[in-house]
This record gives sequence, C-alpha cells and structure tokens, in this order.
Amino acid sequence: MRSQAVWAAILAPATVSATLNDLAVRAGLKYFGTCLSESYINSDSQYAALINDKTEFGGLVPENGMKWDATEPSQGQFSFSQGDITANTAKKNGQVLRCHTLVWYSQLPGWVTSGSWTRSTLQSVMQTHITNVMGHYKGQCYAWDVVNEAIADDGTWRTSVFYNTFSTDYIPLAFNIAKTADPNAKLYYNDYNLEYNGAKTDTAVQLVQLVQSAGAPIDGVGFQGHLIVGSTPGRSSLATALKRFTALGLEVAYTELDIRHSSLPPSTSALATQGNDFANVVGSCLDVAGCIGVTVWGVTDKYSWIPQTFPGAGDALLYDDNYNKKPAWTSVSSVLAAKATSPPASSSTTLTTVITTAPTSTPTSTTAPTTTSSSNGAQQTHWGQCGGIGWTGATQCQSPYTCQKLNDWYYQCL
Ligand code: 9MR
Repeated sequence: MRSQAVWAAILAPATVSATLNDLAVRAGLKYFGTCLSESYINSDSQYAALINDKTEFGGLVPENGMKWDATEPSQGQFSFSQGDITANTAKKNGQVLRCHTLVWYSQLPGWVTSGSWTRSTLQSVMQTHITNVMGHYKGQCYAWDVVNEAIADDGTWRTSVFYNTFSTDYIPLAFNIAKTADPNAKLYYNDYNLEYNGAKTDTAVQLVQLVQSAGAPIDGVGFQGHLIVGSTPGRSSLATALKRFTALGLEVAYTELDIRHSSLPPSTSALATQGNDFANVVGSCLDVAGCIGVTVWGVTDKYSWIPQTFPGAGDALLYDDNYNKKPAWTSVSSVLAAKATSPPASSSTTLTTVITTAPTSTPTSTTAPTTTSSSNGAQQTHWGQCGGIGWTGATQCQSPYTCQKLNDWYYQCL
C-alpha cells in the first residue's frame, strides 16, 4: 500500500497536462488519436497544427489514403503518395500509426468490383494487394484494419465481391496473408454499430471465432463509434460490448469515434448531451482492461464525412468549425483526467468507484477547495474540472451539477 505522500509525488499537478493524448496516456491508454484528412492537411494551418500536436493527438490514421482505390487504382499499379502523408506525419511526430484498410467492400476501384473472379484469381488479387500495401508500410503500423465492415446492419454477412466469391472464407484468408506481410502489426477487424450489442455484434463475435477456428491470426476489434447524440449507449453497456471481444483474447479500440447531432445547429442542451455521450464512450474504454485507445474520426466540425452521408446531421467532433473546444472536448478531457489523476485502484470501473477509492481520508466534498486564485464567477459545465491543487479556473458548477472531489488534484462538476 503506497502512502499518501508517495501518491502526492506520483500525481504531482505539474505533470498533469490538459491535452487529450497526454491525459489518455496517463490514464493508461496507448493513444488518443484522430484520422488525418489528406484534403486539408496542406491547406489549413490550424488543422495542421492540431494534427501535428502529439500531446493532443498521439495517434493518426489516414482518412482515405491507404484504401484500395488510393493504393492500387489499376491492377498491379501501386501508389502510396496519399497514404504516405499520414505515415510520414506520424513518423515525424512520434505518433502511433493505425493503418486503414485492406479488404473492404467500399472505395474499391472498378477493376475489382466489376471483375469476374474465381476463388483462385481473387485470392491472387488479395494476396498481391495486401502484400504490397502492408509491405510498403511494414514496421510502421501499430495496427492494420485487415477486414472492414464485413457485416450488414441486421447481422447478416454483407454481400461484396469478396463474400460473393468466397462466402466468409475471404476473412481468415485476409488475416493469414496480412500476418505474413507484416508479422508485427496488430491485425484488426473493424466495424460500426458494434456498440449497440445487438445482432451485428453477435455476428462480429462469430467472425472472430470463425477466424480463430480457422487457425488464422486476429489481434483486435475496432469499434468505429459512429454514434448519434442522445442514442449512444451508456458507459457500462458499452463496456459490456467491448468485453465480449476481450473475452476472446483480443484487444479492442474505438477507431472512428464521432457522435453526430441529428439536426443542426445543436442547442446548448444537445451539446451537453453530446458531451455526456463522448464521456460514456471514452469512459467505457477506460473501464475495459483490453481497450487500448480512442481515435476520433476528424478534428473539427468544419471537415467531416457526415453531412454528405446524413444530410442535415453533423457537428459530431470535439472542435467546432472555428477550432473552439466544444463541451464534448471538456467532457472527454475530464473523464481522462479523472482516471489519469486517480491512483490505479484495482477495479476503478466507474467514476463512482474512482471517487470512493481516492487516496485520501477526506470525504467527497461538494465545494471546491485549494485553488490558487478565484475565478470571476464563471461556472463550469457538466464534467468540467472545478478544483484541485493548482487549479485556477472556475470553481462553481452550472446547475444542477455540484463540484465533487475525485482526489486532491481533481474536482469535477458531476
Ligand atoms: O471519412 C471517409 C470519407 O472521406 C470517405 O468519403 C468515405 C468513403 O466511404 O469513407 C469515410 O470513412 C469511412 C471509414 O473509412 C470506414 N468507416 C466509415 C467511415 C465513414 O464513412
């Protein structure tokens, strides 16, 4: 049992940084990352500054640059110029690189979708594609999304040129080829709507078992996390879904997190709900031992795939159009900070547990103490920090929240 003095040294406020990746790493994750849009990195300096800030985004994944249509637009002709943008940025900054994606029904060039294939000819095409693309990035990718979105929303197998040719046999085949191409990359299955723990999640569990029983390697499952404000499952339900895969010996990660408003502009209360939803998603990752990181699918609401796919919906990210941090940014940073500044309790599975295991005999307080200067009457939003050693910001919470002590260094509006 460590003494309180030892905890004080370990948790010294000077080392608490208010940037997302720094907090995530202190909270035990490998990274907090984002996708990099190849379209904006060279034309928007504010965008580039955030992408290059490893303390904020410690992981990168190319939004489009490593997909089949970008890397092998014509059969046997490979191009890595788009994918290299993200790979080189991550290398320069020391960020964790996720690589996305090898076998997917979408963003396939016409020569793949409209070819007439036998198992043997399509296997050769997959072999050539995976071997060349993974070979080019060999040693650089922490993880590869080997197979993406193989399951339809109702839990049946998604039809595609791959499924139509092989049934499900293309899935273990892809993982086997990938293992040979880059033995050190973590090999992931990646999909959306696994968060709801319904029929699609059931089939994803079957997919993992199918790969494992074929004797093929699989290391992780990516929960994309394309969610909707107000319909996002709660923290413990999300953790339950993640644990179905860690129980199979895999790691999990949120790989494309965004939580969209169904109508725009969002009201103040919708922004607060979005913050709660983000907090639940990130919190669920913190609650599951095998959840290794969170990647958001974009930096700013200015640039997102959502309005094109879901007209009228959007504003799903942590920074607004003008690069202001949204309430969701505050909630994410607060959930990370609560874990980062708490002692590694044996089972800090919920915020409540964190509170009850704080390393101090002082009872949970509802008034913020120990600030070095007072704030000018400003009030924190739900999840915001409201006190702690060294804290100089607001110490009052917006109604109905109260400022509660998580530990000597961190008080939060709950
Ligand atoms: O964000 C990507 C967008 O720019 C592309 O036009 C789109 C094409 O399908 O793909 C988007 O990213 C997808 C990701 O690669 C896989 N999961 C769903 C993402 C959102 O559609």
